[in-house]
Amino acid sequence: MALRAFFVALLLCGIAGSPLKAACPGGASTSFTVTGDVQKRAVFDLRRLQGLPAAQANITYFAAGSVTSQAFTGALLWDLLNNSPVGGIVTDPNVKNDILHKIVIVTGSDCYQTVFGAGEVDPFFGGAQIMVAYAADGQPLGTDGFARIAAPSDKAGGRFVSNIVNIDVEDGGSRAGGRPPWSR
Ligand SMILES: Nc1nc2c(c(=O)[nH]1)N[C@H]1C(S)=C(S)[C@@H](COP(=O)(O)O)O[C@H]1N2
Ligand SMILES: [Mo]
Repeated sequence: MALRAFFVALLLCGIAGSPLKAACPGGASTSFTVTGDVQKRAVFDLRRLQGLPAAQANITYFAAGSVTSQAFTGALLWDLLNNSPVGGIVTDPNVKNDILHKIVIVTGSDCYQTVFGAGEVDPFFGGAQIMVAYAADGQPLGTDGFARIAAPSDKAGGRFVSNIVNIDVEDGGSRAGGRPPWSR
């Protein structure tokens, strides 16, 4: 009987305390890490973010069915990845336009995620002014955390990841690791 209660408790713990849930508590972020295929991993807080060249954009977008207009201030995602301390995305010079293989995965404290293509934000290619914003209408972002994505040409707010806790650069190319997908 006691053994049975133990296994029931174990099962309940397994469901309630799943690792994913524990890793995604949500709430306002105060710093994020930059990881993956970058010259140097880094931790950003508000002060560090404000140290990058400032960008501004007035953005009108749909959020949960209603239109919102906000003046965002922040750093361009491209600038953040290419200035000190991160110092650039690591690419293989032997792979033609390897930058176009890279994806930038932005994760919020609730594990909400959006992926951007490096080619989309690279000024040589898409040049999208995707921003890591730290203010809206001149005010800190409050419950959206210290930093949030703002995507000027997006129609809806889905990619505006709030409460950023990580920005990760990975090789999203089908030849990641030198193996095309059809050979895996
Ligand atoms: N971390 C996180 N960011 C998020 C979301 C989320 O669930 N978690 N929802 C997205 C969606 S679907 C929209 S429409 C906007 C809503 O932004 P708002 O709450 O400022 O209107 O935030 C986006 N950013
Ligand atoms: Mo949304």
